[in-house]
Amino acid sequence: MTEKTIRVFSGVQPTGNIHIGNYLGALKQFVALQEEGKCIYCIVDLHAVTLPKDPAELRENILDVAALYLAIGIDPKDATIFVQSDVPGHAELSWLLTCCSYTGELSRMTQFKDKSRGGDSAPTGLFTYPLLMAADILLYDSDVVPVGQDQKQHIELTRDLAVRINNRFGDDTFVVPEGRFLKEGARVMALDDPAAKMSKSAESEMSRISLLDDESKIKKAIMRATTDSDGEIRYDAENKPGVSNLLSIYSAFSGRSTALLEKDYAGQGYGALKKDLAEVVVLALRPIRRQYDDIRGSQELALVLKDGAERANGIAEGVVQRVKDKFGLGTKRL
Ligand code: AQP
Repeated sequence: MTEKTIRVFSGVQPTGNIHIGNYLGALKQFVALQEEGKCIYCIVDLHAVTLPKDPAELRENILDVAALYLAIGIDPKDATIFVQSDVPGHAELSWLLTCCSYTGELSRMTQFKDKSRGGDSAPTGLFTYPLLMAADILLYDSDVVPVGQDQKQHIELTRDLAVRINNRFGDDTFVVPEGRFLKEGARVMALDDPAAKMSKSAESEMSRISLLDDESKIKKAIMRATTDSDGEIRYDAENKPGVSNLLSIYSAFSGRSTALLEKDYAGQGYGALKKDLAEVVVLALRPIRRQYDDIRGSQELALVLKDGAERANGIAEGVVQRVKDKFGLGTKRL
């Protein structure tokens, strides 16, 4: 076996309703990248409290994500799986990055602009969220970060910060990471509104397919998905966003290109496409759901997270000390 030299890092917020957008944009890559690199997968609970959360629900959501990580095929013997707040280095490094960032660059983050809706009373955590994300990545000397398209700007900021700090203190301060985005699935749109991205927090259950949805809900959401009135099955994201979204989801789950799917369905109606897509999604999610049901209540989960936190802390403490030394902080070197 060839030695894995790249380090892969990514995370998911434990905010419930993990959906096929999260899966196709990020989680599917998490599994595949185990072949390529040493993987560190985090449940980013500190990000989840950017907006108020019910504590009991948050705890359950953390375990849900951990169980999903295992259910989709992440191997805890190989990959490190842990909860962000179990590793103090994330918050510590985040502060150092805060001190090297500018309010202007944070104000330009589209996710902040969308979520704050331009108001003065947006939570400060929403504003500084990208710095915590940058800390998550830089804390593990990560080379590759598999994420959905919506995180592209945050990855760019992370790279800018790493380069800026390296210019000041030397290239051995941070590894400059790269985002990894899939061709199909990097931006899955809401089923009921293909102008918006599929999201955990959208009010309508019909906007998304959650990985743990039952089969009748999956079918219902797909059969009701917004399309258009011209009746032609053709990929054209600009003019036919609803049909293109369905083709893109179909392609990501089946491995058939959207061009081949167009040929397969030439002359057929949207009903046929939706019916087959529902079947493809149900079949793809069924084993994940079964695995999840076996794992979620097991003792194994807590052990995986404990072991993961120890392994993650082992790396993070070294990196934080290295960066603190560069800044001239603390007394360890006296
Ligand atoms: N619609 C999407 N298509 C493709 N990838 C997506 N991701 C999120 N939505 C889509 C990717 O999933 C990973 C984990 O996301 P997160 O837990 O950090 O949360 P998020 O991006 O804030 O996800 P949501 O679902 O959109 O939540 P809310 O509604 O709270 O804003 C990331 O890699 C992300 O790119």
